[in-house]
Amino acid sequence: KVHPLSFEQRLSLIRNKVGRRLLEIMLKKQSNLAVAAVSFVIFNSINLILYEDVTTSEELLSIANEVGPQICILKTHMDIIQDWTESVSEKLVHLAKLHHFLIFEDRKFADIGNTVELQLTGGIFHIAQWADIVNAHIIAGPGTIQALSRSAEHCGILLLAQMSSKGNLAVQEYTQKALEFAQQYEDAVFGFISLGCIGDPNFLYFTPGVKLEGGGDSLGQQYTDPKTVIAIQGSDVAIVGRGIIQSSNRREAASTYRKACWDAYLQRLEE
Ligand code: S5P
Repeated sequence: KVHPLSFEQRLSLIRNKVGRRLLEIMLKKQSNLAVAAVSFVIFNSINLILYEDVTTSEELLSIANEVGPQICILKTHMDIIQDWTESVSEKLVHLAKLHHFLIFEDRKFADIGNTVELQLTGGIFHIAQWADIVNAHIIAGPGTIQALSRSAEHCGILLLAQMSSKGNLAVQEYTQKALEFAQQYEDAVFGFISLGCIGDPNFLYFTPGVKLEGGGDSLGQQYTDPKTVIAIQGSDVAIVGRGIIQSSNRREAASTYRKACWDAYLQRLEE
């Protein structure tokens, strides 16, 4: 199912303008690396938190600054930040402009359209004001996508077609359904969270669960290395969280991952 087209060739196939802007950034920075600003929590034997990371806005912003030059996307989880204010999103947008990356809020919208519209625009987060990219599950039907595209016209949408975690239900017919939904809303949807290419070069494929060493975590995450994900499975952008976040030198780790991911893309073109 892996197609032979280059990112330059895909530029004319992507209907959504955020998708095209992303491709331009990727080509300019030679980066198909997205960093996930994820938290990890370590509990002790009586379930008290011993250690946690990336749950303050200061930490989130410093990660954005450290890895910014290497990435095409910073993927956020705004609802794990304990001291979120509007100024955090303003500072994030500033860093995104400075380092030329897009902001992807990984909210995974999954409700009926009316609720999703409120979650996207309201609350204390006002996601639609600062996110370039948002994502959605297809479980509730196309109303979710309609709500997102209607109330955030400048946001590009990714659908979850497959997941990286053990035992997840996004397989076979479900994955095909995600592809059909995307084809129906091609002006708004420009890609998928998936394990690789699921067949249509008019969309971009974003794969989480990426780590150079492979392996997994204690809660079902399953890691694949960048080369397998991009060169063999045909994904376009690798999403790396703890592989970079937990490194003692995030700048260096981001640079190593950027190169590994871009080399894997070049290798795919040669085959
Ligand atoms: O199937 C999925 C979809 C997503 S968006 N599996 C995932 O792991 N993710 C997200 O990717 C997850 O929420 C986290 O932000 C990131 C993976 O982080 P890591 O630390 O495991 O690399």
